[in-house]
Amino acid sequence: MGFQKKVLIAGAGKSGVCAARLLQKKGAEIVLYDGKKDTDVDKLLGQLETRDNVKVILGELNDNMFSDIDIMIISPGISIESHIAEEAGKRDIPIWGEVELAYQMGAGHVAAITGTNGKTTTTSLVGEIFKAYTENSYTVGNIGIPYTDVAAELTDDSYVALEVSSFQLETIEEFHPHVSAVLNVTPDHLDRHHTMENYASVKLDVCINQSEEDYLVLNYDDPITREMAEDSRVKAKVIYFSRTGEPSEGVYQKGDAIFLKTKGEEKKVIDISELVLLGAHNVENYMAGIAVTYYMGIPVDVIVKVLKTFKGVAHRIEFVDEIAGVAYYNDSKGTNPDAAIKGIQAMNRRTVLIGGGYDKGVPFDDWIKAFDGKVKKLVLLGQTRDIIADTARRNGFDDIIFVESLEEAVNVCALEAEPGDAVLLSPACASWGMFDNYEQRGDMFKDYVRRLK
Ligand code: UMA
Repeated sequence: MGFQKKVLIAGAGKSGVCAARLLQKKGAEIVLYDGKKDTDVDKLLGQLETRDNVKVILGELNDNMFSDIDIMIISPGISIESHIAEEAGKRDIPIWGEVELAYQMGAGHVAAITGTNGKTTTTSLVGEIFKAYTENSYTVGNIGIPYTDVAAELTDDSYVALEVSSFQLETIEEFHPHVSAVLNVTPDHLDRHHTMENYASVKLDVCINQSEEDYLVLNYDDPITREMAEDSRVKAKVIYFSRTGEPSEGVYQKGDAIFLKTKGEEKKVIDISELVLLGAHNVENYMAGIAVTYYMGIPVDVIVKVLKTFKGVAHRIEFVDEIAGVAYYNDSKGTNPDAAIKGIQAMNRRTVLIGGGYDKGVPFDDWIKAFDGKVKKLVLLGQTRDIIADTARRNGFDDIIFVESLEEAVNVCALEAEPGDAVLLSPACASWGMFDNYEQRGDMFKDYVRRLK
């Protein structure tokens, strides 16, 4: 499909650049705008398909610019209430995002996963299952690879595992996944969506173009997603997953195993002990992944094979190795207390915990309270170590060791941990100041652990 239009792309990050490349392949004329004045234009142009028929605008955008624009593609980081979106709206210029653009230019069988937490892990699991089924599969979207980056390669036989954020759902028109999933809805991004009602509502828009032949996977245990089934926008068949209930059709935990029930017939899928990722929230991610892929038509034996080996996403409660009977986990993505609470909750054994880092001025009490008798030593480093130590003592926890570096932390943990214990890096703090980002912190942790061998 050609696209001989003049397109304004707002935002020149990953999403904007990939949209520009896709549109250039289709013959569009591009105006690429970014609010960041000091963007390196030469580097930016170097990322495009061609330097022809493209104009870069940085900083302020003159409103006259809109006069001959046919369509605007907005990056998820730019609000649909921003000046640029309002100006486009005034002139009835359609506003699409990455998801709508890639969907219209792409092809294939699409599974779309949204929700507040767990969407990257679930999308990654769904993507792995697709990959085990066919080489013609893609894992894209909010997960970090723009959907537009692969849209031109997609064929009718492609399988697409798509992570969709609420921002990306604000600009869909015809986007129509065969299976969609809303995993859960808890407060997030309220600066953009203003109320929980708006936020939950935009998440459910993932199903807005689905019909009776499609499926909407919802979490039965989350009151907000459970009630979504009653919404008038829902035409798709609702499939629940649940840890506490037994839906008439869907995926659920019963005892220590996960079951699938379709057309009244119950089938055991897998024992939870066979799964690598720990924690109740991961059982939910597994169940959602099973439901999504089963209703996408993937055979159960293919699903089960991947379930047994899926190791999750790097830096999220990621199993690193077992050394001298001690299991090491990297949860460098635990960059705030809430995320780190999930990390410690996922441990099913006594744990030596590494915490501390950059100070974002957040309280640590809830994190310490979540230790729940599981943490035998807390090894602290970084700017926050004193604040965390004070908070821990105030909450009755005093088994604390101060270290100067991550390497020292790993060595101390190896001495403190006994066979059967876990060592967990889940710092509850950002990495800045000591590391470039959480990925670097996690990679270094894994290196130090491997050196223990
Ligand atoms: N910009 C402006 N004006 C603004 C805001 C931003 O010009 O008002 C410019 C910035 O200068 C920058 C560009 O827009 O150059 C950034 O665009 P972006 O923030 O949309 O980020 P991208 O790099 O394009 O990445 C986006 C998603 N980012 C956001 O939603 C904030 C990535 O999700 C996603 O992986 C990628 O597209 C591909 O789809 C990240 C994210 O944080 C992981 N998502 C949020 C989340 O998971 O909670 C929603």
